[in-house]
Amino acid sequence: VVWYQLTIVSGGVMVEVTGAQLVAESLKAQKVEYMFGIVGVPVIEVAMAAQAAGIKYVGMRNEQAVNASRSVRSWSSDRNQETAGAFQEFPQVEACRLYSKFSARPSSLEAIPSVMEKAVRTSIYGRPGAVYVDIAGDMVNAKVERTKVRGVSCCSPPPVSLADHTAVTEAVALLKAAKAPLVIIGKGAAYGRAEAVLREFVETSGLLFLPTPMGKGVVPDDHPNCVSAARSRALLQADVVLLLGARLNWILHFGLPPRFNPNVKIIQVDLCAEEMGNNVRPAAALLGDIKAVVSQLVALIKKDGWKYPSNTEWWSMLREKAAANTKISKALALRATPQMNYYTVFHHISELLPHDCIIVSEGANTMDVGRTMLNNSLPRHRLDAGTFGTMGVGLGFAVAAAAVERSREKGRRVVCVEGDSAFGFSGMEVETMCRYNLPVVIIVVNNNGIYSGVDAETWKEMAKLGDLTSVAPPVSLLPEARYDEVMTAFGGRGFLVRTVEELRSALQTSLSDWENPSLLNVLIDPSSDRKQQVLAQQTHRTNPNPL
Ligand SMILES: Cc1ncc(C[n+]2csc(CCOP(=O)(O)OP(=O)(O)O)c2C)c(N)n1
Ligand SMILES: *[C@@H]1O[C@H](CO)[C@@H](O)[C@H](O)[C@H]1NC(C)=O
Ligand SMILES: *[C@@H]1O[C@H](CO)[C@@H](O)[C@H](O)[C@H]1NC(C)=O
Ligand SMILES: [Mg+2]
Repeated sequence: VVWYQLTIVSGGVMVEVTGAQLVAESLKAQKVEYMFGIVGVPVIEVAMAAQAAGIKYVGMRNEQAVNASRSVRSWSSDRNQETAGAFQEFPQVEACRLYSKFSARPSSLEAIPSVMEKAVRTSIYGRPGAVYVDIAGDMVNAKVERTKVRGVSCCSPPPVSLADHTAVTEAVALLKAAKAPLVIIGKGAAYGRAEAVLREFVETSGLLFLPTPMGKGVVPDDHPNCVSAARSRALLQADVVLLLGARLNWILHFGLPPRFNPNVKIIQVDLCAEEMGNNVRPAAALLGDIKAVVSQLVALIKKDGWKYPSNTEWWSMLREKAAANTKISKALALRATPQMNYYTVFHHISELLPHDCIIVSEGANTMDVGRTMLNNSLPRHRLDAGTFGTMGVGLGFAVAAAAVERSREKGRRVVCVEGDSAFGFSGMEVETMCRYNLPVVIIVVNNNGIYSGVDAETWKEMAKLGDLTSVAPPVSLLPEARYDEVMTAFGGRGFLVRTVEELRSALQTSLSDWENPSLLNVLIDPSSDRKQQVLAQQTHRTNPNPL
C-alpha cells in the first residue's frame, strides 16, 4: 500500500496526505484497534488506510450489526453537491445528533485529527456512548501538505471524581440503620471496572446484592451474597437500596410500587448528575466515579468496623425464596417430555459452558430465561439486547468480541444464545465469522417463532384453512427452519439438535473446536413459553424483563 503521495516541488519534497489517511492515522493516535464497516466508494480507501495504519478492519454484512460493534464514522455526499440532490445526500450530522453523544463533520482536512480526538474522548468520558463523525465524500481522496496538519495525541484516560464526603457518611448511616438492605449492581459498575473494590465492599459489609442484566459477573453470580434467584422478593421488600451505576428505568421497574416498597430509601451512586432523582428522589446522592466512590464506602465501613449480620430474617427469607425458585427451574429443566423446553436447554448449557466465556444473548424468552439460568463469574462477560431490547445486535457483538479475544494470549470463548427470530436479524454475519475463522458458538433456541410458534403438523393443517398471511399467527416463523444449514453453507459446523444428548454432544464438539464457528439449531417445544408462564404465575415466579 502506497503511504504518502510524494510530489517534487522545486527541488524540495512536499509530503502530502489524503483525508482517508488522516482519518486512519487520527483513529490510530487515539489507540483505536479495530474498525468495523461495510465499504463502498469512497469508503474503501479509508478501510485500506486503516489497515495501513495498523488498525484491524472487520468487514461486516448487516449495517445494524456494524452499529452494534460501535461504528464511529459514516460518509455523505461531496460538499459541492450539497442541496443539489447528490447521491446519498442526507442531513446525517443532524439526524445522528439525536442518537449519539457527539455528531460532527470536520470542516477541512486539517480539522480531522482534533474532531476524531473529541469524538473518541466524548465516547469514553462520563457515561459512555456512541459518537458520529461524518466525512464529506470529496474529502476522502483530497490531499493536504502534511506539515499543515496539527496532529493530536491520544486523549487522557477519563478523569476520576470522588463523592462528597457528607453524602458518603449519610449513605453509610442509612445502610447501618436498614433492616432489609439491598445492593443493586448495574452495568455502570462493569464499565467503571469496579469489580475488585465492589467485591471487597460486598464481603466487608456483608450486604446482599443483585445485578442488572449487564451488571452480571461484576461480583460473580454464584457468590453467596447474590440474591438474583429471589429478585422480585428482594426488590419488593428492601427498605434501603444502594444503587450502583444502574438507572431506575423499566428494567428496575422505575423503583416504584408495586414492584418496590413505597417507602424504600435509595442511595444513588452515579457519575451522571442528571440521573439523580429519576423516578425516585434519592435519600443520598453520591456523584462520582463508581470505583472511587465504592472505595470511599469501603474505607468508612472499615473504619467503623460495621458488618451487616448474616443471621437476620431478611437473609434467611431471601435464601429460602432463592432456593425455592431454583428448585422450580430445576424441576422444569429435568421434566421428562419428548421435546425440550427453555429450562432444559439452559440447564444443560450452563453445565458445559466454560466459566470465563463471554455470553452474548438476544431474544425474548430466550434472553430472559437464559439470563436467569446462565451464570457469569466475570465482569463485562455478558452482552445482550440492553435497555432498548434491540434485536439484531447479538451477532455483531459476537464478531467484535471474538475478534478481540483472538488477539489475546488466552482468548475466551464467545457463546451467542439467540432466539430464532433474533438470529434472523443479522443472520448473514455467520459469513463474517466463517470468513475470519472466528470460533463463535451460536446456539439458536428455536421455538418456531417470536415468543412462541406452532409445530410443523399444525402449520400444514393451517395452510389448508386459507391464505397463511390471513390465518397464521403473527408470532410464527417457519417451523423447524434449518438455521444450522446457514452455518454449513459457509463452511462452519452446523448441528440440528432435538434431544438433551444431542445438545450436550454438539456443544462439547463445538467448544473443543477453536478454528471454526458452530451453530446449534436447538428445536424446542414451540409452546414452551406458554406452559412456563402458566407455571410461573402459579408459583409467582416472574421473568423480570419481558420485552
Ligand atoms: C429491532 C427490533 N425489532 C423488533 C423487536 C420486537 N421483538 C421483541 S423480542 C423479538 C424476538 C423474540 O423472538 P425470539 O428471538 O425467537 O425469542 P423467543 O422469545 O421466541 O425465545 C422481537 C422481534 C425488537 N425488540 N427489536
Ligand atoms: C448505522 O449508523 C449510521 C450512522 O452512525 C447510520 O447512517 C446508519 O443508517 C445506521 N444503520 C442502521 C442499519 O441502523
Ligand atoms: C449459578 O449460581 C447459583 C447461585 O446464584 C447457583 O445456585 C448455581 O448452582 C449456579 N449454576 C451453575 C451451573 O454453576
Ligand atoms: Mg423464538
